[in-house]
Amino acid sequence: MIWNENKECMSREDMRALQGKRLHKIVTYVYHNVPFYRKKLQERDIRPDDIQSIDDIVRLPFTTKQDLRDNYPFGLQAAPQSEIVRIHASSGTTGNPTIVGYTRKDIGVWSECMSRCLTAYGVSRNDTFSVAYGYGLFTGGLGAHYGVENIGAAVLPASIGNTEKHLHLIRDLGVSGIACTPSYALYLAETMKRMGITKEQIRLRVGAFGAEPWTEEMRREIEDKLGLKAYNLYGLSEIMGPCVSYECPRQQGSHINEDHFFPEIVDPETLEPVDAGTVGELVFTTLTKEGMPILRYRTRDLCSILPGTCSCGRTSLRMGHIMGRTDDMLIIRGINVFPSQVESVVLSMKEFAPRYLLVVDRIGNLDTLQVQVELRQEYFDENFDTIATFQELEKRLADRLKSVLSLTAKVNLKSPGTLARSLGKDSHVIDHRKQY
Ligand code: DLL
Repeated sequence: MIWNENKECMSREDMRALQGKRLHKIVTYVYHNVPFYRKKLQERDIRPDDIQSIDDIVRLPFTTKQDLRDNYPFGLQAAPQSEIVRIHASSGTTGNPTIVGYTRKDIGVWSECMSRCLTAYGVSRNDTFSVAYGYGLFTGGLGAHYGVENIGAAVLPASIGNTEKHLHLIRDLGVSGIACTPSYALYLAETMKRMGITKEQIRLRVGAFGAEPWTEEMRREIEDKLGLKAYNLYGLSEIMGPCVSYECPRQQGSHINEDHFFPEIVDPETLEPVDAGTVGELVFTTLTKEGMPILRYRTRDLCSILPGTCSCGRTSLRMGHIMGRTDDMLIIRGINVFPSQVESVVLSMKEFAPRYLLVVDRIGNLDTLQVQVELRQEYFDENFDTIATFQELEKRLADRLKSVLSLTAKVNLKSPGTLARSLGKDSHVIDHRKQY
């Protein structure tokens, strides 16, 4: 099923024309309402009427997270405060949080885009759908919630925490869909096992997972443990929240809601557009947003735009899996390492649970990488008495990591259940070098 055929299946030509028209309008709007953008455009000697087609986007300035922080709290807001009906704030580890205000129309666009995602996952008004992203300043909970209501399904606003009660409800109410982070999905599966609830006793059919990077291996793990089909859901608060892109049943990339969020992929160093299919930094321009429109926002997410069209009938561009973030990338002894590379290796080996932590340090002048990884309960129980088996396993993992990362990592096996669990976004890295 397709929620909005008119937009999701529009011809490429019509879509580009629509994007061009909307870009002109949004540039005019920010020029007159956001001094930050007016100044930037004037510095480049650009008047709104110079921007007539979507190809003109390359003339516009980029916006960064730092710009948002520097203009905290409302410097980039274009709509008057009286038009703002919701404010979200994204947490950052350093500096001011990012504040994003939404008008009533923005909330409508958000629900519309989220409805497209849910419909692509096969969710309908006949479903009971649990939203287990955090409700509150984070966009996950409320963002998904409004979409579920909009398509007429029954929403269970579970939020995070209270996991055992949530699982009882999933079982007793016959909940058929769930939205949460992939790591929370695994935590649910673990808790389910502890409580003695089997996947046959629940009716979960569909999961909408995102807010953090995850791999194909992780998808299989979640599908197997919860007995559902796992779909990708991507978004970021600066642009809207969950709903920016979504997988269809073909699961070959995530369709972008391009009539609202225009994507570009650029080289993070030169900021020049990369060739089609090449991995680079994802950049979005909001084409219709009123509260806080944003031009060429550098997401720091690394991915590519997939070539070709999807056989599902949607014509919108598709982005590949997020491979990491430019600020996620560790440089260890000069070698670029993404946590997702380690995740793929760990999950390709049946001995390990999907729980790992990269600990980076500097000893003397040498960077060190330690990979802590949890053993699966069954494997641990079977081999409990044989230290040699664990040593052999440690070596096997270290060898595989070396061949993938071109870097020697020290492997540290952990007993089941010993690495910290996260209910929201999981962080897989501790970098002690930051203290030096
Ligand atoms: O995480 C919005 C969201 C909520 C998306 C629920 C999907 C589901 P932020 O907190 O602003 O917003 O974080 C945005 O999270 O730039 C990516 O690095 C990462 N991210 C979000 N979705 C995915 C995904 C929400 N499906 C940042 N795959 C983004 C990989 C994701 N990374």
